[in-house]
Amino acid sequence: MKGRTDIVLGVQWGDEGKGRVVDVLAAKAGVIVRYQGGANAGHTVVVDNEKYVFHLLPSGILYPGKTCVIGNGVVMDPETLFEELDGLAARGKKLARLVVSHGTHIVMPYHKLIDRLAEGERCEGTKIGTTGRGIGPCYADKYERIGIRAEDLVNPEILRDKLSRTLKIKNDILTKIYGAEPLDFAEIYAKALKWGERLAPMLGESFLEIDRAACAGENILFEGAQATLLDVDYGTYPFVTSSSPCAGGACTGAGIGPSRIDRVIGVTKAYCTRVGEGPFPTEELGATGELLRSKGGEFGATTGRPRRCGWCDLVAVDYAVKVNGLDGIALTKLDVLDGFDEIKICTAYEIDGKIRGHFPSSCAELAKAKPVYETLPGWKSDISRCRRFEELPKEARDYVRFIEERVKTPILLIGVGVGREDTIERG
Ligand code: 2SA
Ligand code: GDP
Ligand code: MG
Repeated sequence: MKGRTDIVLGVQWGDEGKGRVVDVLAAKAGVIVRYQGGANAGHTVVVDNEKYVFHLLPSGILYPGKTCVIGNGVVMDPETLFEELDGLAARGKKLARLVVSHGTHIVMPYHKLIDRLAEGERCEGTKIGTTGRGIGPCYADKYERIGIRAEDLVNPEILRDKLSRTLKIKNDILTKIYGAEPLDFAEIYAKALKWGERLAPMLGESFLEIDRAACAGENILFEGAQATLLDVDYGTYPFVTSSSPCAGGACTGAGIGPSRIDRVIGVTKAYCTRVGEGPFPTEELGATGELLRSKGGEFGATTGRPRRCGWCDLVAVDYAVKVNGLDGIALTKLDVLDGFDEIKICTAYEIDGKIRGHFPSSCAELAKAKPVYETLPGWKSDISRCRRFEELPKEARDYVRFIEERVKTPILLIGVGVGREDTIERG
């Protein structure tokens, strides 16, 4: 029997609850693959009241007997990976088998340093608000073709050659542009060799793991990090991350052809958040934003930064539906809206006095967008124990149906709490 291949990705500016959705869907999958991003991601999973935050490990890692893959499209910081593995071992957890692709690029110490120095140098209005995890500089090296890949860490001669050439360039940048101290080759080389020793048994090929699972009729899940509006091509450039969280990124970042994908599922928060700089039309800067932040626990899962909060923006959701070819939506954190008298939802923008229903490709245009809202009645009751759609109060069902109708996409799953079981499955 043929298995199903799903991409699960973020619709807004990240932190929609992709980790918890992947954790739920992973119960029926054989392989779970991360295809882009790096340790900038913070994917939270809560199982039996225990909380886990994954930065590099795919969110299926808590299922022994399954395979988790870090694909070529990821930029991997080995220290974070080992910390995550050691943390789970210390908690006595049995884990899925982990495969790291040979072609995964390695985040080196100079990437993290340059990321932080570059962000510090940017003046007000041009700051990106990066996580400081070395993501942009590592992807820049990948495309400049001077990156270090996982496979290089297990080949001392190649590593010596590549690292010495790249470090020369980086030390020029560090000293001449940032006035910083140069980094020591011997120290980084020794560290990288150690990483290689520990990584060696995990190295493999993501496309082979996917192919094996497909032949065995297993379901395959692709787990996006960050989200559509942070995509380097389709996001609010330049206030984006440096990778391709959109659906196409799963194909290049994991090694699967588009014809093999069965469903693309967009994880959408019932309201909206953004962490880092850049335009956010529905942002609520007053008491409503504060209430959403405190009720939703909206603080960065990697950096702890407070997230900017606002109402759900259907112009943006509709854009994500089109850019990714979404087949369905997983609507999370509906319970956070419990208790509001009224819920606003943005259905269009006003830009320079004109109403428009489409998300502008220009970030400067988006910065001028004023949200046009429709207001729906709230439900003023606790929905966290609802497990079937029919159990939700009428106003909550109407809110869900309103989104479905406006973006012409079915809502397949609804999150009503942080736990694995706090889920209403509809599809
Ligand atoms: P980077 O570090 O180069 O990828 O930063 C570029 C922009 O991408 C945003 N970004 C994120 N946005 C939401 N969540 C992310 N993960 C963490 C979380 C973030 C945290 O789960 O909460 O802990 O602060 C994430 N990663 C990158 C980033 O804010 C920049 O706007
Ligand atoms: P991700 O990066 O998309 O995986 O999302 P994060 O883990 O950064 O942020 C999502 C946060 O919302 C986490 O703290 C989750 O535990 C929490 N969460 C996810 N789904 C729900 C939900 O349906 N209800 C509530 N109340 N919290 C949720
Ligand atoms: Mg997150």
